[in-house]
Amino acid sequence: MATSDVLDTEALTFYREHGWFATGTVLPEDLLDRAEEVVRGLDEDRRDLRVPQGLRDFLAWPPGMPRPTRLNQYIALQYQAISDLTSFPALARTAALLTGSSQLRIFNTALIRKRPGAARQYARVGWHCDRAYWATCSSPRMTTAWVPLQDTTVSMGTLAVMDASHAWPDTTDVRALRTAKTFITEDHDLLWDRIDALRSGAVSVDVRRIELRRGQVSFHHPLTLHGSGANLSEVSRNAISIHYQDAANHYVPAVETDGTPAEYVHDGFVGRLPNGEPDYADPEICPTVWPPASPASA
Ligand SMILES: O=C(O)CCC(=O)C(=O)O
Repeated sequence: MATSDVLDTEALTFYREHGWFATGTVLPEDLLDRAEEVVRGLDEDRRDLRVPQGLRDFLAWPPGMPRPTRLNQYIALQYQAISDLTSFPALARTAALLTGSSQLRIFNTALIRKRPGAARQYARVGWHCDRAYWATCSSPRMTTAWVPLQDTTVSMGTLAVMDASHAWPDTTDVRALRTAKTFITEDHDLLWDRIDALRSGAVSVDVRRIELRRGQVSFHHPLTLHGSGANLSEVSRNAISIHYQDAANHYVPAVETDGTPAEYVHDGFVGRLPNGEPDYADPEICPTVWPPASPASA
């Protein structure tokens, strides 16, 4: 077997078992440099791509926002450098491998910027599963790539995953955690207590904080609980999350746990299918990234 096949098999086995996977260095410096330049200029509110009409209001991002953690969604639709990064074939190739998909589209891309500051509210990202936000998605085979723009250590609040939590049994308590939208939460202690209590049901609660060098990327399964701590360093911790959907993914009507209709952020501005439902294959909002447009770049 060729070395690349062995590496692929190891990656897939690890992802299936643990619900996450960290790559070696896969991103070139220049792509990261250009992305960092965008982030440095973000407060100037200047975008170099033509932002789709429906996104405009949603994207308003007033400078001076006091929160230490800032989430800027659909970032790849606004800046060419970020689009180049999020459509980089080596990332999509790995996502395709891990999800067993022959075709992948972007579902969303988000910049998560954590300024230094431990004490303030919103300094941390709460434990959550991405699937909680994807109730209207038909596919269980989506995945997220987490792309830090700089070396990212534990003290900077790197991504933490709950090892193998994607494979936890589907009990009432586990399902409640999996469906809770707790990326932003007021009470991290309470959330932790709910997770910790699962130990009495023989669930293994095993936190892994994934330190990554610049150019490395981690992937996590939609049912893997993850979150991140405060940034205790002196520099900003900037990372881009790329949420991938496989070709079969489509809108399905769903309800939230409180009985209200579920809705994804872009349901209001993606194109419509003939039956009037949101089109998750809208090429403008959800472009295809695998296979790459130019096979030579794969
Ligand atoms: O950047 C973070 O701390 C959180 C990222 C996250 O929740 C995700 O990539 O799904």
